Amino acid sequence: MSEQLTSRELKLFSVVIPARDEAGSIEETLRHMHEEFSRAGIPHELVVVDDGSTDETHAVLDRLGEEIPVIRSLRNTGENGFGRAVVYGLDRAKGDAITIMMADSSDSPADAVKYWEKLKDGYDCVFGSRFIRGGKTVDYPLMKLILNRMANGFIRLLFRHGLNDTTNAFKAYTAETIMGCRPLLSPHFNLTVELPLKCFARGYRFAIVPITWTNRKSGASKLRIKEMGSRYFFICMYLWLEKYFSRGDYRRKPG
Ligand SMILES: Nc1nc2c(ncn2[C@@H]2O[C@H](COP(=O)(O)OP(=O)(O)O)[C@@H](O)[C@H]2O)c(=O)[nH]1
Ligand SMILES: [Mg+2]
Repeated sequence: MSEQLTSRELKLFSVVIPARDEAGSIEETLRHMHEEFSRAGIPHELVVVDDGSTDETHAVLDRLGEEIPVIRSLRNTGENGFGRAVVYGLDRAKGDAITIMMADSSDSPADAVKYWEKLKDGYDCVFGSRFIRGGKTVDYPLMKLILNRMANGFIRLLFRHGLNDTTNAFKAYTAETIMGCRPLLSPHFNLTVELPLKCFARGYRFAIVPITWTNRKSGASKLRIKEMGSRYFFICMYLWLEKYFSRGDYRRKPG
């Protein structure tokens, strides 16, 4: 019953990077990505979306953009929010493959290279996990880790999709898969679970690979778990209802 994967040609890898107040991290993050993708021979664009930074983030981006032409520095002048910034970037990404990466160097560009290979193998999306053999976290704050494991355990019970790191944003999709997930509803960090759960509910074929996550060395975390809890719950329940009650109306069409 499962459809065979066929490998595909890909032309451009768009890296969508939401950034708010990341003047201390963004330069190292972008340089490292550009080096790694160039070394791997992957044609890429780095689509950085600043929405509402009050520090020097934009000035740093303008300077870097002159030196590294694949950087596209965008500013979301509309309503702010992590999800809105990512969607702003997705709307403007030109690649046929897209990955979402953080601006604080927490995600490893070498892992993104693995994602690109999996998409070329024919998967519609690739989900990294820090909590499987070969995966790793460096300096993960304890309280956050406990909440993370509880949230991911709950999501896994609800969906039985075999992924134990749904909440991490760093994942990759073909442009077609992102299109199939629209309209995207989450204005905040809950977009990080909307995308993978929608892919699962809609029948997109995913690979799971081990990844490494490293805590930021400068700047502050913007995730406010108290404000986000109910929003995560909302989007999980929304997709649970879609999966079990929509009779496949939104599913991916094979072929
Ligand atoms: N554009 C934009 N980026 C954001 C916003 N909130 C967080 N980010 C970015 O999203 C990424 C993850 O945020 P971070 O604070 O590191 O969250 P944490 O690692 O989960 O604690 C970083 O690249 C932030 O700069 C936002 O409201 N707008
Ligand atoms: Mg972070």
